[in-house]
Amino acid sequence: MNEFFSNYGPWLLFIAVMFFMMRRGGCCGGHGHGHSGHKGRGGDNMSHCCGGGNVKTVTLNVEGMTCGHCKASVEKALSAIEGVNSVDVDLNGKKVTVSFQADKVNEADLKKAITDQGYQVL
Ligand SMILES: [Cu+2]
Repeated sequence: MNEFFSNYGPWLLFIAVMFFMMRRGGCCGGHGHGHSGHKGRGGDNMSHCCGGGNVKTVTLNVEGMTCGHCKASVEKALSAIEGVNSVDVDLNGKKVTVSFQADKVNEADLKKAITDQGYQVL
């Protein structure tokens, strides 16, 4: 074993140094690791997050919202519903835009939440 290292040790060291230098030099070019794995996992994630499918966006005309407090209470009431992804209240335009999962909520639920707060959906 000692004989092996005294004969080949310097060569092994030389090869190791060359290997490291090549790796450093080829860091961006020869980047072969795990990219297919990344792609596979990315695809899975995509199907998990976008493949749910039934995301719908509706814009409702809401009468009676006059201030930031109204805006906040409508936003809060809608956000509290399970299946609602996002709520955007346009106070000046008297519009409420809701993005929701159609297999969990429907438009009637959204309208009810707004009327329950004391506002009128036109
Ligand atoms: Cu108000």
